[in-house]
Order: sequence, then structure tokens, then C-alpha cells
Amino acid sequence: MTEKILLHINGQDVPSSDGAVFSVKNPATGEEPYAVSHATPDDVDAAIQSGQRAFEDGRWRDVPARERARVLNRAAALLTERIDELARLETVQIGRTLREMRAQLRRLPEWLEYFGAVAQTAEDTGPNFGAEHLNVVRRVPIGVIGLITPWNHPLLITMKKLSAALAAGNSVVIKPSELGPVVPVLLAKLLEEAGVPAGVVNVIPGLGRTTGKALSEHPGLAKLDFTGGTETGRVIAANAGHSLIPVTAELGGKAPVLVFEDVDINRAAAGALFAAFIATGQTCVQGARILVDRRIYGDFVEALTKRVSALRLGDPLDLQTQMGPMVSEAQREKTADAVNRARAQGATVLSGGRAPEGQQYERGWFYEPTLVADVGPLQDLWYEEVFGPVTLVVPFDNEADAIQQANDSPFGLAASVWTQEIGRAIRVSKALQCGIVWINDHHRIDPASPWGGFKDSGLGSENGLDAYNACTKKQSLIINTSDSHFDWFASVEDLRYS
Ligand code: TXE
Repeated sequence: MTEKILLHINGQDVPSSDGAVFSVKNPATGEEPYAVSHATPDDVDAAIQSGQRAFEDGRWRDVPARERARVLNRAAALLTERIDELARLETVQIGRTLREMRAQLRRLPEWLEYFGAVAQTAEDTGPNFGAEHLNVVRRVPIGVIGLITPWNHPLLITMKKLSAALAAGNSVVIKPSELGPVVPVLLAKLLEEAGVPAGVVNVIPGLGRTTGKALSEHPGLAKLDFTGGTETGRVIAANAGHSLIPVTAELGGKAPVLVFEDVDINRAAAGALFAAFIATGQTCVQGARILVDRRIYGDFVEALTKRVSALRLGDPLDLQTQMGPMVSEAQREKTADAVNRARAQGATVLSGGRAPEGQQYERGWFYEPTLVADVGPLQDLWYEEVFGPVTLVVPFDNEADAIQQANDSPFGLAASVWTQEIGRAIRVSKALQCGIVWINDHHRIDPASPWGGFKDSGLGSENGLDAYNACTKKQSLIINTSDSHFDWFASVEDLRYS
């Protein structure tokens, strides 16, 4: 049975203005469980106006921060009650395993709690302004923030952006990915149930090239917060730039995993496996280039190949499954094409490298977890973001070579360094040109910890105080405290101020 999902504007579920819908496919079965209203440019405009009205009449902006935090904490509690239901929906929409989605969603209430706490503890500042004035610098909310989100972590990425925006007192218009729009609509209703006033959170599902484009070009936004591919990020930032709308963008990556010779090989192989294949490799921080000290290269590759080929691919709703399908036919094609090109350019596929055979895989977009060797900077796979279950493994000769190879990328989002030697871990981390470096770990995230990329991986960052501040602007109040009479134009003979 197909379920209808409508737009959510001004607290109401409404069909799109031209009645158009699009379907969301279950990537594991090819079924179409949802028919989703497709927002037109008029709907985008209505959503922004709804957010603006809510902002201007102060129904959320003027609620004291302590009360806003209470509402966000209530939303966190409601979310906690509904995690199993929402995790299942995420799995049906995007094909990630239920085991992963449960683990991920269990963390999400923390974002609402953290940013609620930030709002309550945020303080105005008082710069030194000389003897006769008092300067108070306030942080004030900015208006309607547009959120354009991807499909790989539909709820996590929405939650990161939305928690900061709402805690600071703004309204939001969310354009979720066309591949994962269902849960963000439910989230808007959950927030209203917790006490966020109608009109503050609006959700307008639709395709990127129509709905997303209309949102990114709308001059009524105060800020645009985007996660997605680097090329889409350039287009969106250019659109917003015409209206001088600031953009935060979390874009692509090709994260290196640096494995030094002193590691426990099994532990490091388990770490590389986790880095590369969680979310079927469809994450911006995927460990996509595993760089290994030549002295342990053979043993490490043997251990990793064994683990990769043993991963259980299958029905993502089955809790025994370790890797689900890819999100869409297009992503699978992109992955297969990248692997085939790598082969043609001289790479060796150590494991995987094809769609699996068998009845259980026939209707879904499955691709085997794939490990590739003999890849270097002359091949496309070294640089391009595949965004699939494909990683490459190459040797390095020494620390300097490891750092040079790791930094040889247009991207600079994340990296991980695996070693027991503390000095080296810190030395290497400081030399890496990327926004996030894990030491003896990968993928870890916290609402308090900045998350953003260098180079082509993005602008600004999510999480932490900076993300909250980016949802505010400063207002400087300059107060005259002197009791002397000041009259500049009283007399031209009075030259005291010359
Ligand atoms: O992403 P898009 P797609 C990368 C990854 C992947 C590639 C394509 O390499 O293979 O991007 O994936 C909206 N104006 N990442 O096509 O296009 C779109 O509707 C306004 C990295 O899914 O970037 C969706 O809501 N909006 C990544 C969002 O942008 C537009 C996560 C992301 O879609 C638009 C996802 C336009 N012209 C993909 N075109 C990460 N960093 O985590 C699209 N959109």
C-alpha cells in the first residue's frame, strides 16, 4: 500500500499547489511505499512566508531561551519514545541497516538537548568602549534558515542543522532529499507536539533541480545550510550569493585512513572496515583511501580482505545484516562505473567489485563491499568521491610519504590516524589538511564538537558553539553613561573635539 506524504507549511499538512507527487522507492525491494507531494516554487515561497510571519510576530523568537530549551528537551523525550519506529522508516526509505539506524537515531535527542543548553547559557558580551560608554553585544536570531539535506543520514543531518537554528530562535524551511523525505516531515510534527509553534518548522519535499533550486534562489532566506555533493554545493552557494545570503556547506570527501607499523593489525583492520563500509560506504567521511606502512602492508591487506569478503550483505531490516543496498540505482551505477574505470586503469580488485548474485538481491540495488589495490594519483579513483562501498588500499614508505599521500586530494573533510605512538599521532594529525582527525577511531561525532571541512569539502561547520553562533547575528548596543552635555554644533569657537 502506498502512503501519502504531504508538505508541512504553517503547521498544516498540505498538497503541493499543482498536485504533483513523486514516489520514494525502497532500495532493498524496489517497492514504492510513499507518494510524496512535490513542492512547487509557489509552495517554496509559501513556506518561507510562513517562516517569516512566525519570526516577525515573535511567537518563537521572543520565547525566553530557558523556555525554548524546555520545548527542545520535550522534543528530545518524544523522539526517544519513537526511535524504533523512525529507524524502521529510515531503513525502508534509504536501505541502511536497521541496526545502524537504531544506533544513530538513539543519539539524536542529544542535539536538541545540547543546543537547548547552549541557548540557555549563551551570554552577551561587553567589549571595552572607553570611560563614557557601555557596550553590550547581543546575539540575535536571524530569520528563516533554509536547510537542504541529503539522503544518507536523513534525520541526523536535519537534526544537526535544525537544533542549532531553533535553539537560537529562528524559523526553518527544510528541503529534504527526494530519496529520504518522509522522516523530516514527521519530525516537524513531533516538534509541534513538543511545543514549537506552527509556522516555525516548514518542510517542502521535492527534487533538487526544482524545489531545491527555488529555495536556494529565494531572497527571503537569512541563511542557507546545505549538506550534499560538492558540485551541488557550488551551485547552491552561487545562487544564495546573488542575494548575499550566507551559506554553510558540508560537502564531499575522500577521507584517508593512515595505518602505521606499530598497530595491532586486527584492531586496525576492524577500524578500517568500520571507516569504509558503514552506511554501505555512503558517508562524506567514509574511509576511502587506506594508507598502510609498507612494512605491514601484506599482513594488513590480508586481514582486511578477509573481513571485507565476510561482510553479510542482505535485507537491511534483518538485524543480522551488516550491509544493506545502495540508496538508488544511480548511486549503484556510479559505483560500478568507478570500479570498472579503476580496473581499466590498472587497479586490482581484491574483493567484491560487482553486484551480488542470488534471488534475495534481484530487486534491490546491492553492490558487494569492494577493496581495490594498485591505485595512485594517475587514476580517477584516487581523487573522485564514489560514495559507495568501495575503498582503496595503498602502501606508504614513511611518515612524510603518508602525509603527502593523505593530503593529495581536492577534499579535506576527515582523516583517521592509527598508531600507538602519541608523538607521531599528534604530529601527523597537525599536518593533515582536513577539518576532522580521529586518532585510533573513525566516524565519531558529538553535538558539541565542530564538524566541517577544509578545501572543497565545505564552508563553515556544524555542531558546537560556532554552529549556534552562525544562526545568530551580533547587535552592538552602545550606551552613553556620561552626564556631561554634548553639543557638537553649539559653537564653532568650541574646539575641544578638534
Ligand atoms: O546529492 P546532491 P545526490 C555526494 C556524493 C553523491 C553525490 C550525488 O558524491 O554521489 O553527492 O548525490 C538537493 N539546487 N553527496 O544527488 O545532488 C537535493 O535534492 C538546490 C555527498 O543525492 O548534492 C538534496 O536535497 N538543491 C553528501 C541535496 O541537494 C539541490 C551527501 C543533496 O543532493 C540541487 C549526499 C540544486 N540545483 C551526496 N540539486 C555528503 N557530504 O554527505 C540537488 N539539490
